[in-house]
Amino acid sequence: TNTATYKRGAFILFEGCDRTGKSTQANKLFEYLQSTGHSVKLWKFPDRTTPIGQTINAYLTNNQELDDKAIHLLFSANRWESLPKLKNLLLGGTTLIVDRYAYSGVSYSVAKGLDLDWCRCPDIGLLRPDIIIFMDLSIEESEKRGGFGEERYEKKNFQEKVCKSFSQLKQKDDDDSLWKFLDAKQSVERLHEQIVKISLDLIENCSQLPLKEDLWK
Ligand code: NYM
Ligand code: MG
Repeated sequence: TNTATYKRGAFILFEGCDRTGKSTQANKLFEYLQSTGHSVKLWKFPDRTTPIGQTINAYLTNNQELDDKAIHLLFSANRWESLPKLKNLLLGGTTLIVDRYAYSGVSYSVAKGLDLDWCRCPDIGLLRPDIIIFMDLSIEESEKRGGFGEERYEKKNFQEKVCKSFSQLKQKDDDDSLWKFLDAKQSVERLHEQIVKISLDLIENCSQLPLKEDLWK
């Protein structure tokens, strides 16, 4: 076969609580990879541009109320609806930098009191990321960063619960090696350097591997 020439893109995921620097680092990595000639795309969840995403946006901006389980399923549906597009990009050799995914989905809902195993169900079988870059920051530090915003969930005591759910989820994850915890208290530049190194290694190492459509299976 011809597998030696086949190169897929890497699925690089950023996760963490609010105000931990995920979007900053995802953007910087995107700019770096693009400027060095890589085929790369930045993707953010929730994707607020679709009809499902618009409902999620109305919920997050407190313009609409929804049952906790209903909104959980909408966040998951928002990932499923983008799956064909993301899959094609990866198979076509484009590296994806994704800002939040099913791990946020589970952690925010578990923080509300929903059952962790129930929360994982709707995302089972989605694409599995090749790495989870977890931006690890205490709530005290994230609060110092100009405070939380106006959206639902952006409150100190809720964020504390989200942090706890993230670590619960990691402990229960069958693929513990995917998680790369970074000390998000470091400077933007130091973090960026580490993330670039990790990402370049990953892009090289996973280019010959098949896509993994087996999240939490
Ligand atoms: N969020 C995000 C969830 O509750 N479930 C999910 O599945 C995802 C992807 O949306 N506070 C929450 C976490 C955030 C909020 O995301 C909006 P961002 O990255 O802050 O714009
Ligand atoms: Mg936010």
